Amino acid sequence: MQSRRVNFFYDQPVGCVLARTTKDQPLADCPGTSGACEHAPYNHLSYLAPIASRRATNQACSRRVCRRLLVDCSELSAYLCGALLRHSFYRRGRREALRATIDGCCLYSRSQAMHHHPLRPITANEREQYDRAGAVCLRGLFAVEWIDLLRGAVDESLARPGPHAEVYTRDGGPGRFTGDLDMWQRIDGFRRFVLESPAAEIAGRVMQSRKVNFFYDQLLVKEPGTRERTPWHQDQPYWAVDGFQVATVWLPLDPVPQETCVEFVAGSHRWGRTFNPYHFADDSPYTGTDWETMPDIDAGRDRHEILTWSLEPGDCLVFQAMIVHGAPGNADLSHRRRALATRWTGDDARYVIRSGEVAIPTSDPGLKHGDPLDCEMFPLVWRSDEED
Ligand SMILES: O=C(O)CCC(=O)C(=O)O
Repeated sequence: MQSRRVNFFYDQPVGCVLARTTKDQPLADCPGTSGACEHAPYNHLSYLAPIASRRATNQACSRRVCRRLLVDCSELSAYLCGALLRHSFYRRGRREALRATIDGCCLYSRSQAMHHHPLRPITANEREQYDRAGAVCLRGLFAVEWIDLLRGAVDESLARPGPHAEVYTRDGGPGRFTGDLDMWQRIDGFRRFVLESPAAEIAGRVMQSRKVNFFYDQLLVKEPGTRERTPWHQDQPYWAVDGFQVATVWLPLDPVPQETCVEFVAGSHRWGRTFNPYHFADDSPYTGTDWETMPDIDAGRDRHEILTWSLEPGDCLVFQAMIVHGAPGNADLSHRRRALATRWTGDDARYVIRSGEVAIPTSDPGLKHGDPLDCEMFPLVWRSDEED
């Protein structure tokens, strides 16, 4: 245009989408589609765009059925459908999630936007598994937008590591195991994830807490070929916090086969034992504490039930802070294993001033021994809206 300035005017989706409703959703439920769709066998909805009128699009997409579309065509069409719905959702300020299923395999629809709630409810079975075993794998709770945002944030954090970043790989070893802390305090993508993503709600619902405070975030990256294990440990002894409602949401940003996934000793969160932490970098024990030494879990593997899973981006693990866990290296030579661990506390959590070394928090939050964790450093992020 050869203009010296450019103003945004408006955008409009253009596309042709073939989609179908779920079988249990009668089209009659979707009056917004009248005129833009027609009935077909198996309750298929041939929803033919181009959508010439933006008003018609918005009406159609605001309907319950349209938000629950299962896309029944090519990825391209799904993308277009996503663009279409995203357009509508943004315009209406809605954050509802929509998940596209294509030819039986799940894709994360481009239409999720940055959803605040998990993509599906946490089930009673999942809560029960967490309570009994101390760890649970939750499938398909985050849309790809959150994963993409975090991948970008990880790049930023690896390019500019924070003051607590560490490299755990021994000199000259293959691969690279790095960790960083408190990225939310300096990198926007992490901050957004902490304050706006479904992670807090997931933690709250799994812990069955009425409120959730954010405690801190930790990045754990194992590049291809990394040999270093994450040693067996419990989390809570590293932290200045007490309580049963303390949990991690561990979110992989790459597909994680079972061979590289975190492993858990089922039920160990209820052993009533506290094991002394040690530094990951050189295995030296924390000083000034009076806790017992971690037993050799690998030597006694056959005496324990070890839990582990293979995960896809969008899945997460939630585990209680006293569960004994560790992780293998990343022997895979072509895939990274990037994971974000966010730590969350619930109703019964209290700040404690411990004797001896403590890793977290990394600076003084201004709380007294026994205080609830409500403060600027540990913001209250989620509250249950259920009645007592
Ligand atoms: O990601 C890993 O290797 C270990 C994770 C872990 O130990 C933790 O998040 O507490």
